Amino acid sequence: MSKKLADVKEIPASILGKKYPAKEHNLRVKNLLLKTNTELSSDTTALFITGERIEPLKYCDEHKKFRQNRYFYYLSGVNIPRASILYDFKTENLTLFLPNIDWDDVIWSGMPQSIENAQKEYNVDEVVYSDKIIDKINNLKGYKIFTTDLDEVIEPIKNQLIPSNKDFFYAMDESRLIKDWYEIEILRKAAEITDNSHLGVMSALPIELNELQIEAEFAYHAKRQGAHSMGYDPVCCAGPACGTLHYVDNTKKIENKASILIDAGAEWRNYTTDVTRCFPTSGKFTKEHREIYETVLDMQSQAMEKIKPGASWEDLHVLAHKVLIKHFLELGIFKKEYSEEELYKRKVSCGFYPHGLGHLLGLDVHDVAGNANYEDPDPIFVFLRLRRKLQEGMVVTNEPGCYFNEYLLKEFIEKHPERKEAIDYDVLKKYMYVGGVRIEDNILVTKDGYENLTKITSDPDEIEKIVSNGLKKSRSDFHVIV
Ligand SMILES: [Mn+2]
Repeated sequence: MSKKLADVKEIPASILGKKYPAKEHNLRVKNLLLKTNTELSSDTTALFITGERIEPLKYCDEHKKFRQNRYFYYLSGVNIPRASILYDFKTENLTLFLPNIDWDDVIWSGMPQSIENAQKEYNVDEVVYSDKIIDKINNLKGYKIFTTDLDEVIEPIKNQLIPSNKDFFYAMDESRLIKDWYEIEILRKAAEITDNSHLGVMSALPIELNELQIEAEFAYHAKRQGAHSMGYDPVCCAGPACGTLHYVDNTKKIENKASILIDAGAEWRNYTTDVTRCFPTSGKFTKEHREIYETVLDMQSQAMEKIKPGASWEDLHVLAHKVLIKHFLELGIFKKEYSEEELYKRKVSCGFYPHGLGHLLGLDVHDVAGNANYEDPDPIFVFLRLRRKLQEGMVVTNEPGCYFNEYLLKEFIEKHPERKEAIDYDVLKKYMYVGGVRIEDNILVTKDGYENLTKITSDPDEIEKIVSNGLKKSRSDFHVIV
């Protein structure tokens, strides 16, 4: 009992008392926009964005779960629905507009945050109520005022704003691409929550009889540590279902299945992690599960070694394919008469590893500015969500995978005779029950290399120990009412 109990209010010491750097973010967007569109003048340009509203659900008194507009959050650090910001490029003044007080709402929800408290909490120059928006916008005579979209914008100013501008989005996305120290600290905290939650799942098999209980275990530990939500719907699967990339069913029994795959990431202060771990239900990997696990781990480690500024993510993705090919030749799934080069040329590995090596991570799980090309005719690259060189301050996922899925085999192998003939089906069928393995870590690109923010182990021996120690416990060692 050496560890202290999780504190949902705990804030990392590194950011304690420091404000989310909204003004720096606005300044970065300003500089990038003026550089991209040289016809704009800093004297007559501004940005104005209104945050997301709370959306009601049809036919009842409930509402959809609130999710702040990520561009709004990036430029404000404010999680209040329908708040707005105005940033004047000339004065570099950032104004936050709090929603006008709705007295009916106060009956149910209490008083909203005051102007004084908002001034203390946020990195803005001025805080006023939203009834000042019209005057403030009208004061900017002759200005070009950019916004993301007009969905939440009040009617009287709609025609004074420029929505959906390509250069404006480019400037915001390029700015979000490189994380500053504050964002990195938030991501570190989210990563720590996620590590503990994965450890919770991995060590609680006596009470995890169904995929949904895997999901519940993760969410329980994440919330206890202060994560209000997940960055995406978790993928929790057992056995052959592990071969479905974005499996969302999460309700099958675990009994009689050898493998578990959980892809889940906690979100903290709107920044998300994205982590996948696989483990054996018995506490000991089966021969085939271990072989595939080690294949994927080798794909991930070899790509990891090459992560540094300047490295092309496409090259690393290709390297992962080549490592898979090498292992499949050794396992006999690919016939030995074909060379590694020949197998790569025929794109046989796509049938087992159809997705990309990884993607950018931040306010969104598939973060902006990755330059994906979903029209790419090359099946190796079509689902690669990051198509650019690495830079210091990017945060990416390194997540190779290997799947045994009837549909993938049909689409990527059986329709292509030149791929099909290279596969030894007698060997392949021995691996089908494994379903799939993916190992996913969250990586910060540093000045000379990388830092792995994900600390939960991916070492197969350590995983066996964690799972086995969990299995030794009785159900009454866990907090379960039913
Ligand atoms: Mn991912």
